[in-house]
Amino acid sequence: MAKCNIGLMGLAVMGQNLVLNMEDHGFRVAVFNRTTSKVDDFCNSPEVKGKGRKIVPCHSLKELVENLERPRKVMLMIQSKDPVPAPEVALYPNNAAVDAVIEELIPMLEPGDIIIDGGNTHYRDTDRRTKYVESKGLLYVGTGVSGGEEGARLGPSMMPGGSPQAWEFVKDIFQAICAKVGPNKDIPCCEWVGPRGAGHYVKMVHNGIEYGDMQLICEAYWLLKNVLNLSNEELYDVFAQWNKGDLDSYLIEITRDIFSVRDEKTGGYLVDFILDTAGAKGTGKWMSQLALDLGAPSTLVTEAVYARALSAQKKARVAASSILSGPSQLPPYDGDKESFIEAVRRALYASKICSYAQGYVQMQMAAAADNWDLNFGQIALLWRGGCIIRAVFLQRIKDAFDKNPNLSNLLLDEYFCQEVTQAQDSWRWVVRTAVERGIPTPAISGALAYYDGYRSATLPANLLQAQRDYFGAHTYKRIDCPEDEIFHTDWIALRRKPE
Ligand code: NBP
Repeated sequence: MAKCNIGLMGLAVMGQNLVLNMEDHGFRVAVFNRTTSKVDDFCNSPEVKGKGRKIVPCHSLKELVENLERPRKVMLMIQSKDPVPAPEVALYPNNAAVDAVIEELIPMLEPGDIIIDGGNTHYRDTDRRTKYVESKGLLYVGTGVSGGEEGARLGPSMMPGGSPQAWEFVKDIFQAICAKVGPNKDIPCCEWVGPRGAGHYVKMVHNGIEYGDMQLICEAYWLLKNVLNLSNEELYDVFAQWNKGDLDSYLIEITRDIFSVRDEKTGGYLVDFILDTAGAKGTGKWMSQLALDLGAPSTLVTEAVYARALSAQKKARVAASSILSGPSQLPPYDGDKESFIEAVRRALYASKICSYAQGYVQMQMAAAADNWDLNFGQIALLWRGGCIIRAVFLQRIKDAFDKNPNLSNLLLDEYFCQEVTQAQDSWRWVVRTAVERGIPTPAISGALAYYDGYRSATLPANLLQAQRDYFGAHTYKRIDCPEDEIFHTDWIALRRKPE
């Protein structure tokens, strides 16, 4: 029997759907799962059985490996825990499942064979594993796979990194199964991202941006609901309208849909019965942590992570709500409804631009620190289809980096600069309204603060440096002296003596 083109271990929701997707595209796939009964369940399922599908059930890793053509490609779609590796620990033993499977696989493989991890792995693990697997004469790929179950089945966005020599062997499979965009639906949302952990880093930034997008949408919803008192039907219409313009995206589309879904139990709208405590799997937190490590001002993702954390403190919030007061009661908004809706749309779009600008700055800083040569325009294309943040707007980012591959901040691109400039008055009006009425909008307000900080040639950090030098002799530089000259002042000796 012909050998399989690829083997996949991990037949949970993502693995099963990827296998079916690969098979749809003509690849023979050997499958294995730790709990082997799931191999049989899957292979006997109506989707696989009796349809002449080229899916080969295996009941051990050895059998999986034996069924593969060379160079062997073994893809792992197994659980990735939520590791929080300390940056200084080179061999952090997290996500032990993947490490254990790699150890088991290595003696079964031959030079040039490829191990692929398609899980949501921390990029430092992928960095470490690439070096380790390469030291054994094998190749390693750590690929981000985005789009959830539906993406895996019909075409995910894929962000592969690892051993560059592996790309030519996995490219055909990955580019066949991934989402396609463009007028002819022939531009694959999968390209080689970079060495070692670069692919998983980009996937993490994708997830962090997703956190920001979702939080921004939630704040827009909350403003429309609390300032304008819009019903779910009206919210549906607003989001439907927004989805036809610059904000056209998967997340706006599903938000629109959510406002139309009725609760089977009560007949009311389901969204109004959902407890307001948000969960998280940790990739947003990783992005924030790594932003702090780099000194990258990725405030949007961090605000979004904190907003989820605050939402999860439901009991404390309920208790505080009867103790802490908000602003004195304002009369209901009696201005033009449509104008405020348009202002919120502009504030949302301008904030989204800041969020992506921050994500790209973080990727640029990470690329410099880790010595990756990232193609930023292409990264925007990888996210154009298949994934949760897919949006028409990403083409604008691609265009911006095509025009200027060294663009240091998206806000400086002509189109984005013009958009935020046009949105500015509305954006400030929305933030003012939120503050006046005590409506929390950490992401929209934070984005505006970032914008104002980034466009300020001077900031009050002169005073901050003076404080640091005063109490800790941390020194400072002067605006009227060369950059490399450092000063310290005996502030206590020179200060005005307290009365
Ligand atoms: P899960 O993340 O729920 O993982 C379940 C799979 O991991 C099962 O096949 C399970 O085998 C296997 N597994 C576990 Br748990 N511990 C193992 C071990 N020690 N050794 C070997 N196998 C082990 O599955 P998923 O939701 O399909 O996700 C798979 C990967 O894709 C994860 O890394 C996830 O982060 C990533 N991802 C998920 C999504 C999504 O929307 N779900 C999207 C993008 C990426 P068993 O059957 O024997 O328990």
